[in-house]
Amino acid sequence: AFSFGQKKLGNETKEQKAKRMEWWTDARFGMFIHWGLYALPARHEWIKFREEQTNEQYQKYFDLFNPDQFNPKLWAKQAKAAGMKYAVLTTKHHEGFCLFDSKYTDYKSTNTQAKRDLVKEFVDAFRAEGIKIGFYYSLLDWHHPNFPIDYQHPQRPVNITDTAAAYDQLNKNRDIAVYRKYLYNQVTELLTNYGKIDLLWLDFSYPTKGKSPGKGKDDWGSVALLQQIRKLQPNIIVNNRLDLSKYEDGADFETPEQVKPEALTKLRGKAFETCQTFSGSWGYNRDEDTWKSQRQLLDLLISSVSNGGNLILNVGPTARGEFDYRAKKALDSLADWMHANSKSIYKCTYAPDEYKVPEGCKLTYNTTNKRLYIHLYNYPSNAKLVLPGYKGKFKYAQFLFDNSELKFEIQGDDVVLKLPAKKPLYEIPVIELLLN
Ligand code: FUL
Repeated sequence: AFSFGQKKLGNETKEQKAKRMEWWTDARFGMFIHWGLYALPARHEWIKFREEQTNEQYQKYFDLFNPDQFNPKLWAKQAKAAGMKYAVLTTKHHEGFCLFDSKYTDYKSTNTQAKRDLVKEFVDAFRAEGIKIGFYYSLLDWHHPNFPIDYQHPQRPVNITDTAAAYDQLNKNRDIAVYRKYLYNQVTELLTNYGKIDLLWLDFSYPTKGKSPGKGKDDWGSVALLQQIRKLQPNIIVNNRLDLSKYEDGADFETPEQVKPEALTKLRGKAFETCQTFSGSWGYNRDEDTWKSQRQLLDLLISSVSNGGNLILNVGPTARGEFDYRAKKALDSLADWMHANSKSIYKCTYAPDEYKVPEGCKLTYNTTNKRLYIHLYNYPSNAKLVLPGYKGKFKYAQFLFDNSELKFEIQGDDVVLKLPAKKPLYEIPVIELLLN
């Protein structure tokens, strides 16, 4: 009998998969980069849809695109300093503009004033810093003439009656088979022309989402697409947005988007990567005023790892090709913390149940060297941290940032750590326990 989620497309063993996923599981922290023509209007990457712009209206951004400050070596240095081990760039977002020299379209960066294959330069620069390379590729395409108009399309008429017939009429000259071929060709280019690609981030499945009849009748031929991807890059890691969850090997990791740290606990035991913005939009948004604090960003990172997952944090470079000053500041603050505390992040996961979570703390755990990391969210006012039931569980305690010893006392089954009266300067200091 067919059992849901058990069917397999390939024949990779569990061990082979763990090996293939090893760098990603160890890395824990990556950089997302959303960059495209939407950086010019600078008011959200869905701007074409939100403002219902036609291709003709949107053309001005293509004509003006001239990122004179684009220097991916600087991006890579900032990512590396922040402790990010992999980076995923939007090679094409929903707007359809390609940051690479595709032979299947003229709508690409090499035809703008930039005259450059931005993807190639990104790959070279990040690889040179030892950062793993990921490509985001949008399955949606609001520029392609054969991409069907659905309820989330900029050219969807405002007054359309949401019936299948109305959308059929609208799409009578659009042939999804032609678009499908285009997307296969482009994915093939991306996985052929830039050497070894470590990760592919497809976005997003179609037509399974949404309630409108305009959601379309056909799909991407997702199974064939995934098989093609694996053939071209046997070790690549692929996200779950092809919606092939009925196959055991239909995806390598889940992609909870912009979720609260508390929501991650239910993902324990699954491979996941939460994707988050510094503010609200993914593309550069000049006027946005919702930038997360260092503490909020750290909480996202620590909460991801303490549930056995990754965090990918997004930067939206400006139209001139730079990280804006707020992004730089945020990255610097992460660099500062990671420099001192990254041992509680890399190669770490959730702690075994036998270690209770001390009040005001979050735990991570390194299975290889058996160390437990206590993230001090709330510094105890009496400078004493009670570790409930920890008697006999560890032999030594120290701060991570300077490896200074922390003395302790046994009280019944508990252990009380003696902390300095004054909180160390780090927003969230980390204690390392050497377990027995
Ligand atoms: C979403 C997209 O629609 C957003 O623009 C962004 O790319 C995010 C990571 O995924 O589905």
